[in-house]
Amino acid sequence: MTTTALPRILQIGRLPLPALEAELAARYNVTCLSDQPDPAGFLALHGAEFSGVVTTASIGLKGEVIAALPHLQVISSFGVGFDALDIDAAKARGAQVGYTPGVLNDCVADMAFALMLDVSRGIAASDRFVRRGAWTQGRFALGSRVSGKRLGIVGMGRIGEAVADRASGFRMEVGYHNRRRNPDAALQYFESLTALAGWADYLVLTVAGGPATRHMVDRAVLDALGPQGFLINVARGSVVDEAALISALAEGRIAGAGLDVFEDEPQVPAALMALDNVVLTPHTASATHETRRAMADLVLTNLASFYATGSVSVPVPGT
Ligand code: 8YV
Repeated sequence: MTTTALPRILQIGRLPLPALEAELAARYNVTCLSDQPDPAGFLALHGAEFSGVVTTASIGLKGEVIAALPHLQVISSFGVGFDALDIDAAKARGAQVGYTPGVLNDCVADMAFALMLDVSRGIAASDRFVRRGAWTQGRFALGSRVSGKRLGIVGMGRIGEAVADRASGFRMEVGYHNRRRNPDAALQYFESLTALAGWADYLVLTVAGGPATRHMVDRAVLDALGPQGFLINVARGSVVDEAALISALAEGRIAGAGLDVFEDEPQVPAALMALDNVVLTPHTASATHETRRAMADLVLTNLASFYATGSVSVPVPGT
């Protein structure tokens, strides 16, 4: 009788779903890099043993780690964003890269609306108001109506489309900005982001992170959004010039912001925490039982498919 050794998988850091870690450990010979007392020393000694990597959109995978894995053949990433993953280094190594798009569209779009409603109607702020006993002393400040307003979406991919779908129930007018006009989106297209911001009451960011979109929301865009406008970010912290956002919020040059992502996560600037016209969530737009389970299933499917056929089932485009 012959036994086949299980493929060696390097898990770069702790995964957001403990069940996924257990499922990976049952199918593969897994080592977690962040658990090693000396990760660089571990890689130098054992890097050549691994054919696979599991990581997440947040943890990513650095070129220097890929360089230490000479026999790397497959990367399976938990998440739709791959801005923290060195795709060029993966391609140069000839490794397949799988990811988990599609299954999180609904939850991320739900979160965009949750933030929009919260910051406009002061849900979290009024919860704090009730809990500190302030209701017995006076009334909570008026909010802004969401229904019927103008919604500007930045990045009309799958998540942007899911946000646009939800807008009809709120009778919102929808416009969008994208690198190119999306032929499937029968919505008003703005070639300029500043023009979209000037038109919109809510600017919702659903664009991919990375060098091409870094700080695309800058002081000029925020000033175009204006004192009645709200910024909602469920994309990446890097898309927004956070210092410019803080001054726009503090000086009342925009009305408020709902933020799920930040430039230096999990660090959130104290200046943002001090503002009451801001709602902050800890990068949890996809963090529901249902969606995280579906993402975990795709991580497993991509690996299983690679080890059975030589190809992941859902590759990052261009890999
Ligand atoms: C997750 C994400 O929070 O999919 C992405 O790109 O940013 C989020 O869904 C992330 O994958 C968990 O690390």
